[in-house]
Amino acid sequence: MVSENKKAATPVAVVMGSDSDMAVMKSCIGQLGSFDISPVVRILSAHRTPQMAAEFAQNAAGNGIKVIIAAAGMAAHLAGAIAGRTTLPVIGVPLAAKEGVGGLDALLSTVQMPPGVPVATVAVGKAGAKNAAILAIQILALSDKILAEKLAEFKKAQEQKVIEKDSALQ
Ligand code: RP5
Repeated sequence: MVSENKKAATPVAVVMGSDSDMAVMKSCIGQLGSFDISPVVRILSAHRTPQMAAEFAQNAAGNGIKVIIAAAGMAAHLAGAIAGRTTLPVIGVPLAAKEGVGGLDALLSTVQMPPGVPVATVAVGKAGAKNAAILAIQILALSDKILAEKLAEFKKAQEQKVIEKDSALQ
């Protein structure tokens, strides 16, 4: 992980509404790490630190960030609040908070953006957290040949695992 202030370092930022989100978001950070991407990681809240979240969003592109992954639970406005303040692609990860209603609250808060301000919303929880990383990598791979090759290898390995499981049943 690197500090946001060290420019040029990394093209991905992973932000989350609370440290209680880290248990799930570790799988996102780990997935990025497996592609040699060490993201900027921040805890920023649309509700508890609205000013800091706004400043982060406004400065992200200037700090070299190309994709923002934003995760939150309950009334999950973080991804949308960021998307309203940047032209960078924002991937939203809805989380099932302890005090929430199983993640449906966060899913609807994240996905139901008004026209003109998209948040690319993935599944609730760990699967979504991992997919957010892969989607970010797919976006970056459009203009990064090495990343595109790593992505092709990743998909191939994934395919191979399923083929082996199927073969074991025959
Ligand atoms: C959201 O509220 C956070 O993203 C978290 O998922 C949820 C609960 O936060 P804590 O009370 O655990 O800090 O803003």
